Amino acid sequence: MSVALIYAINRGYQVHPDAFAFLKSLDCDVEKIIRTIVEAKNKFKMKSPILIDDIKNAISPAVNHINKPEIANTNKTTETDDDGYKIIFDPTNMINSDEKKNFFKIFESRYKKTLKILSSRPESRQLRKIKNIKEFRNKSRFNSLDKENGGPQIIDSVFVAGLIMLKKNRMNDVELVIDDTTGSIPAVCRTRDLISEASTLVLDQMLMLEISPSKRNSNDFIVKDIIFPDIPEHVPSKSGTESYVALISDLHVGSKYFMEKEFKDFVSWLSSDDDIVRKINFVCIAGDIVDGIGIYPNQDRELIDLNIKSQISYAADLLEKIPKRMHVFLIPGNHDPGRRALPQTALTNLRDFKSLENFSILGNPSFIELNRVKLLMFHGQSLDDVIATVPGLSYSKPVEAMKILLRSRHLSPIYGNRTPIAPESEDMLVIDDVPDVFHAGHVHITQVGRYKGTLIVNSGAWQRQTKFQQTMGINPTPGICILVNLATLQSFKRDFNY
Ligand code: D5M
Ligand code: FE
Ligand code: ZN
Repeated sequence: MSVALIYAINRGYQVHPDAFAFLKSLDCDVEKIIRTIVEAKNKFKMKSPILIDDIKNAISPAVNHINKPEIANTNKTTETDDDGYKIIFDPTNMINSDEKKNFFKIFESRYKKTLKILSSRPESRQLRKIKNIKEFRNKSRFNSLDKENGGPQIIDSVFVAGLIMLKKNRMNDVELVIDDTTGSIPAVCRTRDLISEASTLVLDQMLMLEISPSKRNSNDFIVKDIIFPDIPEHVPSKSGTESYVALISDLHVGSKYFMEKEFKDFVSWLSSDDDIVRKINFVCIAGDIVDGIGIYPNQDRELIDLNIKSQISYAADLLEKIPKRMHVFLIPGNHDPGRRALPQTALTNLRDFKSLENFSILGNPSFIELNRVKLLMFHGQSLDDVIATVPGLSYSKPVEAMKILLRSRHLSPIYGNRTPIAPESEDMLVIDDVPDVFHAGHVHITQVGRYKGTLIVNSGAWQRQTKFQQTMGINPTPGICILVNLATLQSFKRDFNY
């Protein structure tokens, strides 16, 4: 038993206490089971701890999917490989509340993880540490810098990678300060194209800059190019069988403005024998299930239910009516109980949610796979900060803000604005894997778009415009569900307003 445990721990996997107890009760080769699970998790880059379900799957050779759902799929075909889901990443069990935390670690983790993403770029072979560049500040050319690459060589520019610590819009140019773990360096964008590109940068995002010393003053550096980590242009994975996922968010149960009638109509539609409905195998709910209490000043005036427990139990009653053959993925938002800071843990401790057996209650953000289609679920808190800082963005076009997140390969790049980020030792908000579908909510406005092969969906809300949103000039488009055909990644809206 201990050999098996050490094997798992050495490979970075924790064994949940329940799974440990379950393993002890088994009369079989525990080490072999653990090896099988660790190999499978490694293969799918899953970092989650080993759970009872993983063990059950490993001992049943007929099941080759981790966390395969027990859904009665009506349109099963020979393509069995296509039926099911995987939870690729859920932050819940990775959030370590005991550990002594500091922000240095999380930024270091962001730097390292994004550097790995940038390393696929050809320019990254010419990357320099900022510390080394500073030593050559007084030379107008980086001639001695290339000693390591076959002797002195005259080069006009070098590449640095780091976090953007400052962005200063000046009369004729934009100054950036970039920081890697060895130091920071200012560099100026002078051309029109670079100035306009720099205007879309957000603070604390990681990127690569091509810089060269200014001819006028060798102490100054000029930006020649800005290289984002970005997602590559790609052909998304698709399901081999026609199967749909329904994407929704922001119910706000407990609010005076919760559209109960429309939401109930949506749930009854899910129980109908509509041609499309029969093919809906999955439902994703991207946070703000309840309206909560004390989320914003004077919220009590806008609540119909002032008790968080009854908000939750009412939400559970409504959600329970989603047909059992559909598998539901649910993550929290900024109105739900639990900590506000990202990443947020799953709402699994809520008694009323425990009875929802066809649900995977996950943390925010989570990364799942539905019939081979990789889907990133994120409530979308940071969209407020992105919309507030990037010129030209607005609440009416959330997809544009979601593109900025994909381009920065981070779900909440800006530190210290409206979106609180917890100082975990790993930055779990870096977008490690390229999603085929990126699903968020929070903005309360439905919009669908595409970016480099990824389908971007903001799934709106089931709450009418609040007084607060009215003063903010936000015009929600509630009562709409977005359906995505996993075989084609085509999407369409189903409107429950009447
Ligand atoms: O967010 C609902 C909408 O309200 C969404 O469009 C963002 C906007 N919102 C929320 N909080 C703020 C603040 N503090 N300033 C500006 N806009 C905001 P929800 O999370 O459902 O309340
Ligand atoms: Fe919301
Ligand atoms: Zn929200």
